[in-house]
Amino acid sequence: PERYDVGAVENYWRQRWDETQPYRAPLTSQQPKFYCLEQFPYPSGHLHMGHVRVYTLGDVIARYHRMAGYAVLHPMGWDAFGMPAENAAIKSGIPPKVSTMGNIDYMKRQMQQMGLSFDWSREVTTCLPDYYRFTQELFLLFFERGLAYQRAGAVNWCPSCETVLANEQVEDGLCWRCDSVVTKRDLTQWYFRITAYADRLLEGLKTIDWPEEIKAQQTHWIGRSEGAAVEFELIGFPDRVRVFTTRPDTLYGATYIVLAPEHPLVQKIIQGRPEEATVRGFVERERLVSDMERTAENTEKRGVFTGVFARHPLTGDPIPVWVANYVLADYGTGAVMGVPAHDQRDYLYAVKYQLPIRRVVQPASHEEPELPYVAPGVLVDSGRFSGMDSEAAKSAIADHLKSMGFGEPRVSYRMRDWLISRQRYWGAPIPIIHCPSCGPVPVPKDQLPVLLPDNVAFTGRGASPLAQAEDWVNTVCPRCGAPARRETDTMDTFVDSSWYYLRYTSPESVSEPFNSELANYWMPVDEYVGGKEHAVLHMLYSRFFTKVLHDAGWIDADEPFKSLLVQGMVVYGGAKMSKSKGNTLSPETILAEWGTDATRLFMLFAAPPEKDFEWSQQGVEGTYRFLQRVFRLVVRPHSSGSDAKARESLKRIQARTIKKVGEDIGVRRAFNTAVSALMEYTNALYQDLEHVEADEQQELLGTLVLLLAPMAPHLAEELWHRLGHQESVHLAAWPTYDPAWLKEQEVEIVVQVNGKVRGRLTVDADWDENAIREAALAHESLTPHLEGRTIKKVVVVPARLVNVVVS
Ligand code: ANZ
Ligand code: ZN
Repeated sequence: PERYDVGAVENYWRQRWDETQPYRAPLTSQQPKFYCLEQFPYPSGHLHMGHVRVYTLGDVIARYHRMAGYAVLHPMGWDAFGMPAENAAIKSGIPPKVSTMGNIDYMKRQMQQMGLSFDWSREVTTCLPDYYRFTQELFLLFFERGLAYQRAGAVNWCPSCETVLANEQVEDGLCWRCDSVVTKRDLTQWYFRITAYADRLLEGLKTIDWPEEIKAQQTHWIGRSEGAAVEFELIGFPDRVRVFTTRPDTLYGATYIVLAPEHPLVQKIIQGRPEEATVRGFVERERLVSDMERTAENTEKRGVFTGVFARHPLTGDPIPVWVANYVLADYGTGAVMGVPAHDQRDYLYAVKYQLPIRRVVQPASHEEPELPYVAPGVLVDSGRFSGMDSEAAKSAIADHLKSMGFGEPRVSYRMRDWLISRQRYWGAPIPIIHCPSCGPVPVPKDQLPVLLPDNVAFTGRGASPLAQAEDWVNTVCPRCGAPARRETDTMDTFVDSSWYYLRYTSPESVSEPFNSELANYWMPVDEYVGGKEHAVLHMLYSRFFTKVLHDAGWIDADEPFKSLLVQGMVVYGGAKMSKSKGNTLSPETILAEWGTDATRLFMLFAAPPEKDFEWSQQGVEGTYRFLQRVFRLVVRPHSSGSDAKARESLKRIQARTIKKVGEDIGVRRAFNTAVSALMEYTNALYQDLEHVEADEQQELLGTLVLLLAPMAPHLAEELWHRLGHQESVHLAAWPTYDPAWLKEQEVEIVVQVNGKVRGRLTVDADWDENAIREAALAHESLTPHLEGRTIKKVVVVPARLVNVVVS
């Protein structure tokens, strides 16, 4: 028999597809649309098996929807700015643009080897001026809307990457890229005001179909807390200290105030005091400790007394003002009221420094609680609020403070504004000109893009290469014409990737970042496939961008990604594959050895998308053999027959398989069970095909090929043509079935009462327990045996019997 020559056939069809471009998305269409997107890669040089997995998943979804009658947009591009190319330039002298474009070339060929159904006519490359001019234009939109601003302050700094980091890029106190411990530096930086969207970013989560885990991570990151701002007068100063608390009900238990070491009032109130030197020394030391370390549970609470007292707004008592490590400068107001009786950290601190502990909440049972008592309860020793339930007291006290002018209800967020500037070369230059008299002036739109200069030196030390490019830096103010300097910071690459999905909808637009009409046709993305590692970063930033563009009237959608499929890792021998572990599998070798289809099919078959997938030689051999088996089945000559039973059994499994594979791919994204179903169907065809008529054989085999097409696109195309079709299988319609074939045969069920057979019942074989129970209880043969009895239990053995136990 003819063997399936995988290499030759796969190559042949890839070339044909390149010529015929069956995957071009229509401009707009009468059909329903489906936008299928996988996270675009950073062009590091090579695809790895994780890429092969994510692009396979997306490709199956895209191909299925195309066949199911949707107008499909399935684009690909390159997240091409970023530090690795610049670091390589420092080492090797090769300009980032040259190495990046070389990498893109190579990786694109790898993708083409995978036979992915991308519409390459929409390719987007973020480091090219035709893209980044619009990243710059979007920056200006944010600037105009008051959502981009510059401010000085302590920022996260990675000493090894020598760059600032956004809060989202610090994971457990470490740099997300290189795992170095992150420190702080005082720098002037550009920010996007994402905090202005905090509530809407939370609200929007309710409207999208994402894994709960990812939504929970975003919710936690945004970290909304309801509480109150409370003001304390500083005795001897005109200023007040504002604290943020989630427990205004405990206000009568506040026995001291703590300022963060960086709090601006610290320097002011210690001036000329005996405590000045001690406090200064403390502040200098603590400032160097990362936030993560300062707030870790097992970090010792340390602090110093400032010598200054504040006045309690309700009792009028003076309480001491301290500076301590456990209060962070950029959360809430950077100051807290210490309530040792009801807060764990305050309790430890008060015990250590012998500060008074006043209990003001007790359990409703009036039992003496162990301190700190952090649960809700009833207020005591709290003036006119005593006796009140602590939950009710929260708003009662906050409202009372407001009426007295000493505070108000307040919401606080953990999320900070997004730090977007980088002192690096390989990014989109921030389109601002600093003029000595006009201040920061936006570069006029008709002067965009602000191009990256080519002739710069990559020395690796000190300032960004842009800051040293004097010709480039020196310019004139667009407003007044005076000599002025360009902003030398570039934007973080996460800005580039926050809007690329919009660019795909009209990649050729030269007058605007994207065409609103086309974006409105395609958006939102119907399925977004990617990794967990971007759960907060990219996924949050993109949502923010979409909301801003929605508010600016550029798009109707206000969430970018309707549904999210998060794929697990690719592991090999139990470990995540990585270069440093020496356990990498190269896609080149694997695809050359097994072919694209067998590799894809194995990845789909071995695990559901969200689970980790373990590569194994045996596994891929299995799917390879299965594809050979399918090939032989379709191409070999068949004798025929007209056995009614065989025909019926094949028609049944055909209908079941069409339904199952369609739902598994199209709805449940359970590709592994779809493959199993195809294997069963193949077995059934091997068994019974020769017992049915020739034209029915063609139809049954055609179904197998169509169902296989999204997952094994090359083999399916080959077999589709062998079955006599001229058009591509990928443009063929997804098969339909007659639901009558789904009805299982009927079976007879024995109905018993207390173990004695009392009747027989005919039901469909696929009825579930409930349906059978109801039908049995209603059956007339039972009526005389149930009258006047109490039913204790009904035992159902599906397809066999029902036993009603009565007393
Ligand atoms: C008094 C109090 C009494 C508090 C009590 C808690 C329990 P979340 O839920 O995370 O928002 N806090 C406020 N600002 C802080 C800062 N910059 N650094 C460290 N801690 C800060 O926590 C809010 C609570 O954390 C606030 O409520 C405050 O302590 C503390 F029985 O105020 B609480
Ligand atoms: Zn000027």
